[in-house]
Amino acid sequence: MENGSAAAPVPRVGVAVFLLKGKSVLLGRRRSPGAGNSTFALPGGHLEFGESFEECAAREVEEETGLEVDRTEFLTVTNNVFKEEPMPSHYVTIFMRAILADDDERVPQNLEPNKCDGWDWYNWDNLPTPLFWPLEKMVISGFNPLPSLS
Ligand code: 8DG
Ligand code: MG
Ligand code: MG
Repeated sequence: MENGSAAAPVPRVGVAVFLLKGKSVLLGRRRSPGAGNSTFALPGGHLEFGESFEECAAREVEEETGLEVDRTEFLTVTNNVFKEEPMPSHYVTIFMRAILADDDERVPQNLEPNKCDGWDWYNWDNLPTPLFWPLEKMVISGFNPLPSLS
């Protein structure tokens, strides 16, 4: 109803990327007026109209870190209700995995310093704290984004 009041909030789709380099994953400390301020999170963002999960993953990683991804694949999806945050929100978050496109020695750039303190590689067995809560939940449940040895 167009009555001048704010629209009812709706769930949105987030895409987050486990960018892997060996046994390490790229994380950055969030700067956010909304969910997860000051916690370590994956690169990622909002799925745009018409985008595939793979396209969104590649775009967000490029926008946020300057890195180019390859072998992007879907891992899992979780439902995340951020009720207690300063700006309550609800995300269905698609988790993808990818590796660096070419030169493995390329360094991530902090291209959105208003949203992130900086990117670094962390060994999956030695993750920083505090993790962004959706990620923390996955770690606690035993989720592992590394490819299984075959
Ligand atoms: P955009 O304007 O670039 O599209 O958005 P953004 O500013 O980059 O969005 P974001 O907050 O980084 O990501 C969108 C949502 O995805 C986030 O608010 C909640 C959800 N999300 C998770 N886990 C993670 C995660 O580990 N990293 C990121 N970046 N988002 C995540 O549930
Ligand atoms: Mg973004
Ligand atoms: Mg983001």
